[in-house]
Amino acid sequence: MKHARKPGFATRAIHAGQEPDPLTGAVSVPIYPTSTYVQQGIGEHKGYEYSRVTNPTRTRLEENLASLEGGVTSRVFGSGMAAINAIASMLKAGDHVVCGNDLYGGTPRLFNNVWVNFGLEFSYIDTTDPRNVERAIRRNTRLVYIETPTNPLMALSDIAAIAAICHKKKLELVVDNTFMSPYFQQPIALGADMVIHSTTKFLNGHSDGLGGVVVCSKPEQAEKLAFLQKAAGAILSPFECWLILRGVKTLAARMQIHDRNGRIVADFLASHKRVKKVFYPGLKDHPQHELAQRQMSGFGSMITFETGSLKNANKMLKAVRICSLGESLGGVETLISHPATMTHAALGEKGRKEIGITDGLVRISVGIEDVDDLLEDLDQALNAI
Ligand code: P1T
Repeated sequence: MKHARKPGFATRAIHAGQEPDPLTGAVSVPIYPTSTYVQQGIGEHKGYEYSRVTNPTRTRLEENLASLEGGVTSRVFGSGMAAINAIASMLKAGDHVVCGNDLYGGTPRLFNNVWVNFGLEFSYIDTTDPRNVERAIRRNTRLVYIETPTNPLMALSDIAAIAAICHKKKLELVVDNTFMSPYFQQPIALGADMVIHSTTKFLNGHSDGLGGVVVCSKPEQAEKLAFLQKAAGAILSPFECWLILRGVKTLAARMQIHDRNGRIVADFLASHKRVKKVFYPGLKDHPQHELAQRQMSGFGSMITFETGSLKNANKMLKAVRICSLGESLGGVETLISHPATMTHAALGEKGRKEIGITDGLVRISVGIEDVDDLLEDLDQALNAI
């Protein structure tokens, strides 16, 4: 982009890495469905040798996402879990990771059932108080890994305060920014060392493809991750890369509507007689509402609420008509889910109880439909309880 000053977020979402195709002028980044590239002679090529290593569509997406998160570059993977797996692969046996205790259920499943077998150690703590992070750091700690807001309890951690602790102890901070997207929260600007996303969610935004990204603040991280892409191969296909490039073009516009609808739905739920409690950082009674205002530029559209019991949750979830019952989030359509039996089933009953995920908890990813239709649907579904 030829600009004297750094272009704004919405402009970068549409243009960063998405320059018109040099061959044809096509405004949409071409999909390069190729496994290999013809070379002119031994070691003579146009920068591309084999698509596990690099692919032009993927390069464009990696540039785009790095620009949105304020990183130096990024590396994309076949799913959010593959991106998190790549982070763990950067460590070695004997290393210790301090993790938030409320994470997407797949993350502790990966750490506890795969990586502990290779000698990595993990502690799970309440990172809403940064002092707990300081206390949990050991001699062999290499990384602090948090989600903020958390999935599904919507708890916030202070990124800048935790980053300061990490840097004092020469550790890296990794933030899963999936729930906010870079539109509402940019952890690298707050001091985080790497940011991960399940691009499956708000970045893609249309519930039509999986993907994951690690955004790096230092070239050495990107080099290590590029090596992992080449060595382990969990890369994202050119078509999937293109879907995200296409989705990201409307990220700013979508997030504004998600946020507007999210606030309205949260207020509605908070005043509904069948709802016992609402977890949403935009509500004044959220324990980290003040931090949310400081650290994020919006509250987003992820809301969790308590219906009282498994039976109540099931009655409600069976009754929805516009909201779709299913795992995942961040799509244009409103998705509603039951953490205890879906995203957090792998934690087991004891694990869920420890952090407060009850059987009556319902999570909603508010979409960009007409909000009155959503309120009407939620009202009739809640009244089925
Ligand atoms: O599904 P995948 O693209 O592999 O991403 C994993 C992942 C990582 N981080 C967060 C915060 C997530 O929420 C997820 C996936 N989450 C769901 C499928 C869900 O319904 O919560």
